[in-house]
Amino acid sequence: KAITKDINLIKYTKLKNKHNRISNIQKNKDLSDVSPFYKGPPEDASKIKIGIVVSRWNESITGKLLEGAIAFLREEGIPDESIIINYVPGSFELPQGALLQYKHEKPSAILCLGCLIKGETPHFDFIAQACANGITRVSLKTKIPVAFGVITANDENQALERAGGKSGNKGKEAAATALAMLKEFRKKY
Ligand code: RBF
Repeated sequence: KAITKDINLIKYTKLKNKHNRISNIQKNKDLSDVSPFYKGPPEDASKIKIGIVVSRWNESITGKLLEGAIAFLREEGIPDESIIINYVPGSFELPQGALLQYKHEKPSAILCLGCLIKGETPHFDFIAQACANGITRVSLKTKIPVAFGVITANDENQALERAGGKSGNKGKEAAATALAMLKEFRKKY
């Protein structure tokens, strides 16, 4: 199983109910930190395959993005075996990682998760630009939803706030965005 292989990053107990769905307890779901445009998963959520490409730079933060994304996908009815995870060294490699994952796994949508922390050199800006442009290009080339779950922060505290802290979890947001796009456009592209 793709996920359990990488369980060192993810400390989750699997949801117990039959189809990994918690539609019956959705009342308790916290959607306050996802887009207000999120209107629930597509009807065929159990048939959707989600690819996740995670950058290993600042892994303590990207691990939290990954956890947030997976927890949300599980809540929304995506089976564990339909979540494919690939790792890339840094955020600069996210676009190519996404393109290769698309080629080999043919997911319905891809989440790109990374964390760029501003240093003393302009390096940050170059990587951030290349990463954002590259991810856009992958989405246009593949015509599947490719979500930008990349934190760009001035320091580690700011990054932590966006990885499950007081400013939400960008991994969860990326997952919600991908599902929203699939709900709107799946089977139409
Ligand atoms: N990758 C990240 O994902 N986040 C970073 O904050 C980050 N900072 C970097 C700073 C420097 C000075 C360098 C050389 C690379 C950095 N990278 C970072 C890695 C980058 O995304 C990429 O993996 C490498 O540039 C190799 O292509």
